[in-house]
Amino acid sequence: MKGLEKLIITAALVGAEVTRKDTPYLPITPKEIGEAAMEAYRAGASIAHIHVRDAEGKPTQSRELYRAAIEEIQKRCPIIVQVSTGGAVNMSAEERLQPITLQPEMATLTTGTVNFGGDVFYNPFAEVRQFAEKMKELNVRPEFEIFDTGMIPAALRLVEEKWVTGHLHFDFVMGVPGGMPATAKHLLLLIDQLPPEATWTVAGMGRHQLTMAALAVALGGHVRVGLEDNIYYRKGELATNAQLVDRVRRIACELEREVATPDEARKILGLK
Ligand code: KMH
Ligand code: ZN
Repeated sequence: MKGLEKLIITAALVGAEVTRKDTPYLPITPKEIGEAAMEAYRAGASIAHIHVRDAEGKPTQSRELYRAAIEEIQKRCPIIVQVSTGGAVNMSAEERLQPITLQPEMATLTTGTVNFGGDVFYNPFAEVRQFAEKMKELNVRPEFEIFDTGMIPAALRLVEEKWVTGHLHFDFVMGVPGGMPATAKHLLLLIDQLPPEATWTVAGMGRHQLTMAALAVALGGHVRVGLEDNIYYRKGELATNAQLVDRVRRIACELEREVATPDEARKILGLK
């Protein structure tokens, strides 16, 4: 496996859909998110992808809650903070964009609309362009969230239009009901569509998280795991965020692929 760049593990700690009823391990308060980020960092994660929740545990894009969560993370560890601009389905663009104004190192940017279970995750291109424009203005590095194949050309259109410049990083979100399936064949097709210098990571949903992670490690991509996408370690056994990260670190170790520290990840991703 020598020759592949170091592996960036992203921990998607919270998300917008999973509840405490689903798993007691879900971090909800800013302090819990800070602690979960530190544990994920210790297990090998170099990026924390975060959402925040209100006092009742409901998803929100509150700037103040993001600010508090980021503070709790940064006082504990040097992990890269990537905020969500996806938020939850049915949130307005204004609401979703709030955390960007805190100028985190990274933010997600979904480049198209997709069915999302029984809901629709609505991202018309004019709005996507507006998100990219705002990220450029505030110097926040986007990670393109690719739920379906057509979202790659949409992302490349933003590059052509110069709303996104510098290093390009994609997250293939695979196995969302309504989005593209989590299969090896689909993954190869996606990789094939990227410019050669771009980097990519894979977030497999539910039981696909483990298999897609193993494929990404072997193929030279990067990996996203965490409770946002999957709450189980194995069938019937709930996981913590750190356990999911640690398992990917061990797989990488067995395949002789080194795991990147946050600073090494910053270099790979062209962050300052
Ligand atoms: N919660 C999903 C509707 C992102 O973080 O950018 C969108 C999402 C993507 O989670
Ligand atoms: Zn998310």
